[in-house]
Amino acid sequence: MFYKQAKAFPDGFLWGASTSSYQVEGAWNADGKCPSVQDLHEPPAGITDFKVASDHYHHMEEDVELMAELGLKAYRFSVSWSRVIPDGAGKVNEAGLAFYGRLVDALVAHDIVPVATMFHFDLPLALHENGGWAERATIDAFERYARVLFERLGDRVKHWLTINEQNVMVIHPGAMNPGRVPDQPELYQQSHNMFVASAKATLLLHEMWPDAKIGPAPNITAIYPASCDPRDVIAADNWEAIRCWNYLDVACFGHYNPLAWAYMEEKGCAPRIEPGDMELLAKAKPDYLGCNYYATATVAAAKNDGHDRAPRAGDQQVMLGEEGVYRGAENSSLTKTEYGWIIDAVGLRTTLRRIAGRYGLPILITENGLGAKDVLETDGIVHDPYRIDYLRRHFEQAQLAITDGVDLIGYCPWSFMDLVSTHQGYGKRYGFVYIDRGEEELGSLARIPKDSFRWYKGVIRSNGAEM
Ligand code: BGP
Repeated sequence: MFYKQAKAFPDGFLWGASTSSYQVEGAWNADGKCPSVQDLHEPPAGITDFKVASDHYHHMEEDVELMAELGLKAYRFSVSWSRVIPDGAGKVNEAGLAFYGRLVDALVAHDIVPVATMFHFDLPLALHENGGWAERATIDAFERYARVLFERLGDRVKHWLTINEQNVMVIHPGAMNPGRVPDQPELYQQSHNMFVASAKATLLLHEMWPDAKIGPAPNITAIYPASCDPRDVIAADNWEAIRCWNYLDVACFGHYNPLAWAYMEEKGCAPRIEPGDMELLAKAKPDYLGCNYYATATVAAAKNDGHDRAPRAGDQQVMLGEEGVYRGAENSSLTKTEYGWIIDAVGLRTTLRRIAGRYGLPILITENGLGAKDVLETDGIVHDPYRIDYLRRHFEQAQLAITDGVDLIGYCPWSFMDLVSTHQGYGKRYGFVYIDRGEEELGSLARIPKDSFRWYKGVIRSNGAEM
């Protein structure tokens, strides 16, 4: 549909930026922090681990100054559970908690809304060694961790996100399960327990801070059928339900998505549900939805001939197919990043419309961005026109989604500053701020705003009128 004029971004729109603790903070064992599963990560030769990352832990004040200079209205960060409660379930580490207290104070002092993710891929190692999310004890530990966060930060943090990309942790579990990748029944049990843990945190926040908001932050994307062959349409519907809607249906409606449940039964991985779980899930209602969006996917019907899964390597945005479920397909209308992720700005609009249509809740884009091999030029500047172009196109589509009636409350590109990618090291950069370090050599760790920083500053200043 053509509009005579797109609606303006609403007043108070949360122009933001995102990071996550283990990818940005470094200081992996400072001030009483114990390891998380990410600290066991053994990268391939030539790729950095997460031990120093962008050393945000020791540059926090300087980094928040830069956020203020950029004009950010919101900053989405995650709290490292093993910094706050080093073994996940025991004593609170005051020094670790104090870091987040100082961060939140600095943000509030600059009128930047803190958006805190409680868990972003970095389970405390001690919990992992005791069975991790497959164990009900981890639900109790999470509820207690939630109580500590709400008690100590809840007066200033009014936007919470429970779990980052629960769906990615089920479908691409390698990076979160060092030593052993669990089988599907265990992964779906982990997922069920995460649903229950999120529901408990949601109810707790509503009880303790009725003025605060909380929601999940899955990785959601529209899935296209490879053709108008009805069998491709069924495959796309199935995969969208299994990969995406299941995670929002449980969070918002309190029940499993029927297509996803049929899949779990067929695969023998339907989780064990304890008495009282479904009542709890039905009671805990999110106030808004986070959405991490990078790329759409296109799928064809499975043939169930032993070749539905492509033999090449993939990751969280590359759909490789699953035997008897769907086949990954190419989309000739779209291009890809140098890391093989599809670029689909219009797909963002489609995704937002679908979420809004299903759940009718406000949406915050909690991640979206372009990973690239940025270079610090001899003039001391990072020229990243490709990132500006990528974000501009996505912002335009977000504006059209708003015009379509989507209640979009903010947009937090990934990432505020360069940080360590989940599995592709420091070479794959996303930030508005370049960090002077290499893959293995640490460099000066100086913070250098990129061209995209200056561009985004203008976007924020004009509330999206100047892109
Ligand atoms: C999301 C994760 C982030 C982030 C981003 C980019 O799936 O929530 O933690 O890293 O993807 O992915 P990558 O780092 O693999 O390039």
